[in-house]
Amino acid sequence: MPSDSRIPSRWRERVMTAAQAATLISPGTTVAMSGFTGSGYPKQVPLALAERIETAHALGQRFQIRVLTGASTAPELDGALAKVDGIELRLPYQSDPETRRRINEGTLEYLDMHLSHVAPHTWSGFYGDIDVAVIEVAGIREDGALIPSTSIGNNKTWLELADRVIVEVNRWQPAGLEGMHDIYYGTALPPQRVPIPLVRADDRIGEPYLRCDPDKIAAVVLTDGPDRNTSFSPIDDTSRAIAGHVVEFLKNEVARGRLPKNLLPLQSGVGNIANAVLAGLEEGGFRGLNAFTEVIQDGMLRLLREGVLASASATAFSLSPEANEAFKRDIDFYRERILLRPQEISNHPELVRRLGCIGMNGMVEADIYGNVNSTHIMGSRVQNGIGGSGDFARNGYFSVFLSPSTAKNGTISALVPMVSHVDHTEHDVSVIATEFGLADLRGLSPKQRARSLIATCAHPDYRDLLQDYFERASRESYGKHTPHLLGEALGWHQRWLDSGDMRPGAAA
Ligand code: 0RQ
Repeated sequence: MPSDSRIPSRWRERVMTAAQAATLISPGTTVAMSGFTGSGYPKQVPLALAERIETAHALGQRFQIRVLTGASTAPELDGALAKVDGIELRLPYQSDPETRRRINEGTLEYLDMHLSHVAPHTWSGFYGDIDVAVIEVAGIREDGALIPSTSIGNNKTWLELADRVIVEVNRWQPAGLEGMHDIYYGTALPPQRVPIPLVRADDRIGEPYLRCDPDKIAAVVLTDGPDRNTSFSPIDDTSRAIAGHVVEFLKNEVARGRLPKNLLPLQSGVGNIANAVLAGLEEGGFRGLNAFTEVIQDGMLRLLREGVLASASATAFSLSPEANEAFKRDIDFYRERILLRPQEISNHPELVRRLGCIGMNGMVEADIYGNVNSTHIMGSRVQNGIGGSGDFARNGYFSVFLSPSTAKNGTISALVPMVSHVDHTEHDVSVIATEFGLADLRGLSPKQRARSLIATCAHPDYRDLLQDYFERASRESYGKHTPHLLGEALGWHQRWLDSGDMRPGAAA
């Protein structure tokens, strides 16, 4: 029996191996797991379950489960289960290459949805019963309350709704995480809903522990493994140029009196461009900002240390190994300034609207009228998912979408006549920026938006082609409000599929 201070004696009799715990999961069940952007996901039970599934399949037995999480996890969870064909249905956000491959070959059902919807929709019963929850924590207390680890995601909901709970206590997670979390227990379904009492981005409205009915805890598994923790590549020139346009735009908004000096609470997506924007805020001289976002990545830790950010509220970390070490070293400093909340709160439309968040996210493509595709390459191949981008784009003070002007070595334009899949409609998109410039679409009609986007954001290789499409559509379109030539609107995508280049006659 392992002895560890993170597992009080009361719980030691429920300690077992990951392989033993995995036997509690049966074929055809719905399993809700912790994990958000590669942090706080269970590290061993999913691997043991994948082995079990592989063995069953070798014996000709069908064994698949439905997997619900907070957001993306890691190869030890999504990757391992997808590889053995163990997932029947997956929701909400994923970014795992093996899972993505299965989804796009059509053998894994994937439900992509707004992150704020997951908890209330599960409570409403839209996804059926939750049979088992597998939750990573940093520790368990005598009364069964759980000390969360590096993400909260939907853990509160999973623990409340699951019939049985498997707890992974991960010794790798710093004990100093205790006290950083804020779990709000006042949400309800309509007609019982009441306002959420949060008026500032850094308000604490809940409690530091996840409640858990002790009778539900069927297994406690001790683990000792790192989060996914991938390193960021250095900021490249394109990201730096995009970030430069965004920072200039924000400064201008302050100068015009449309934003306070310390802006409004920031939501920032993950990845190279988001990191570059954060770095740009520091260089731009901003101080005392607040983040109300989903994910805290390296850039935000740095901003907190430098005083550029006064506080950051999120539901998860997503740190490189280097940033994680720095975080652990200064965890007392960060605990004063960071709050992790359930994702139904971090992404809550009521709160995002009340606080007036500035939502900044990457995109796959935008069209000349400002509709944005964040998820589907060529309209059909899902990349990751909408994540929280829609929660913030629709409800924030304004939304900013960012992308290099081209993809795949210039063979694809990120600005197209018509998006091949819509995640954010023209009504939810305020600003678009590429390395060539930034288009402020607020207050513009569709045709005005098209002129602005083509002039500022398009890559020079595609500008004349877009202008030509827009002019012909403006002459020949059935209606002249949002001019389109329907037979041609998605022709650029088809050309790329046929020839490997969106530019006519450009294919090698
Ligand atoms: O493909 O990996 O095969 O090279 O898409 O693109 O340029 O590496 O950029 O990692 O920032 O991802 C929109 C996907 C951008 C991301 C998206 C191809 C490109 C590459 C990745 P390869 P990049 P990023 C907070 C908010 C939705 C969720 C969200 C995303 C791959 O930002 O998932 O915002 N957003 N969440 O080549 C064809 C195009 C393309 C294209 C890019 N126009 N056509 N391929 N690619 N543009 C976090 C959470 O909510 C959890």
